[in-house]
Amino acid sequence: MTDQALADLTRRLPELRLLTDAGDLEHYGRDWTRRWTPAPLAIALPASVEDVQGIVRWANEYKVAVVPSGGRTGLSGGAVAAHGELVLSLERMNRVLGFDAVDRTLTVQPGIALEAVHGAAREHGLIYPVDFAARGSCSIGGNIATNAGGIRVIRYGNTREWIAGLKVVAGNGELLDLNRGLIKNSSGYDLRQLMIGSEGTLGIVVEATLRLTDPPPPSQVMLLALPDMDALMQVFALFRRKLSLQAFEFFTDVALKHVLAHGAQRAIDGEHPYYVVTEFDAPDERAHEAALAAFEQGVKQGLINDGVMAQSDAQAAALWRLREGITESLAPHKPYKNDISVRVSAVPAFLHEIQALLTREYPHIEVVWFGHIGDGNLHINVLKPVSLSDADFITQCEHVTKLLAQTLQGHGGSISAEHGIGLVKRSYLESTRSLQEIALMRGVKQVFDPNGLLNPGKMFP
Ligand code: 2HG
Ligand code: ZN
Repeated sequence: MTDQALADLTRRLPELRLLTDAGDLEHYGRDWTRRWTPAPLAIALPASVEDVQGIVRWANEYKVAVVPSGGRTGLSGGAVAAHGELVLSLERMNRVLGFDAVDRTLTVQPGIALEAVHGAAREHGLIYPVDFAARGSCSIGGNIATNAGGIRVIRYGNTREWIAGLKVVAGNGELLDLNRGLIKNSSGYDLRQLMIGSEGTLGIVVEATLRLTDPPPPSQVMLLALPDMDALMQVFALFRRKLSLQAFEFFTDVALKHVLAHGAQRAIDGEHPYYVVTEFDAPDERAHEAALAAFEQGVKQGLINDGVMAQSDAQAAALWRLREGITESLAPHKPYKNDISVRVSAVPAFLHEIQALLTREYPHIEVVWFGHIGDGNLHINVLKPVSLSDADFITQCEHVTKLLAQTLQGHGGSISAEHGIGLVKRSYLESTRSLQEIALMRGVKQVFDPNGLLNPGKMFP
């Protein structure tokens, strides 16, 4: 039956590329989470919107589940195909379709890499401001599917803010043209926003119109070493008051150890428990002096131990590498990832509770903290000890994540700040969303995807 179904698919869509080799099934069947064994039915690589529609219609006839697939850099298992699904990879649909100087929008296909979007915007003297470390490998379609955040959210917000229009193939194969680039559109439900962050469960993005903006003024990058956790939010408040921040990211000495072992260059001597990489507008001498004054005030108040200001672009990149290299440096340790958020005002109390919880639950396990602290978003990576089997490690981490989810609930936080729910966090959705909300979400899913074929098993408990 499956051979016959696939033969019918290629007969219907002669332009479609279909892969069934074991190596391809493995490559396209997983994302950056390495927990599941990939086992897709086949990989479909369409080159047109019509072919995406054709695949979805075919899937409805043959009742085959479809996993939409971008750069597969996700950390929540949202693009994993482990149960005979058809992977619908959008990598061939990776072109810029147009730029509009008046609207200041860039229209792209979903498979284009974030970095290529940055480049295309720069060619027109503008920027697409959403940015994070996976920029070279992730795709804009995946960014939209997870409402990706990253390192400039503090200034520019999440992906959601930058999507002026979306073309989406819904679960029945129909093409929806949502918002059409309008800035103002008060004509009922905003289905475009519903699609953003829906993790491929409601529709497949086949075209996106992105808003662009002016480049920021020249900036400066600073690395700070802090004496304790309490200093973190105090330095954030101080710097936010005195400077125009573009980014404010933190990591711990444990994260630093890994990133240095992975080839990054030490920038501050001595041992310090917490570090911050911050970038701020520095168009003139006055801004520069304001930064030094903020730094000195922090030192005087005992909030900052030490710091360096980048003196060149190369030095700025080296400082950023200390933060952006963390994920890659942890990968060999099979980290269990948590990506959580609370309101910024709740961060100090929350940090204390979490620290007590993690120290109690993981006395002999290395836990690495870093993230977008200015957005209330923390990445907690738990590293697998060699002595523990994969299965025992996951069991232990899931137990602790349950406790973490309870703590989060107490602070009104979220179990997924920017990575999505996918497979990894679906059993914790109820800590973040009420049962009523989840019932409504299921209702929405039913409307857009009546046969439940788009990324089934993802997001919902
Ligand atoms: C980052 O902020 C990414 O670097 C990845 O969101 C976080 O690896 C992680 O846990
Ligand atoms: Zn992040």
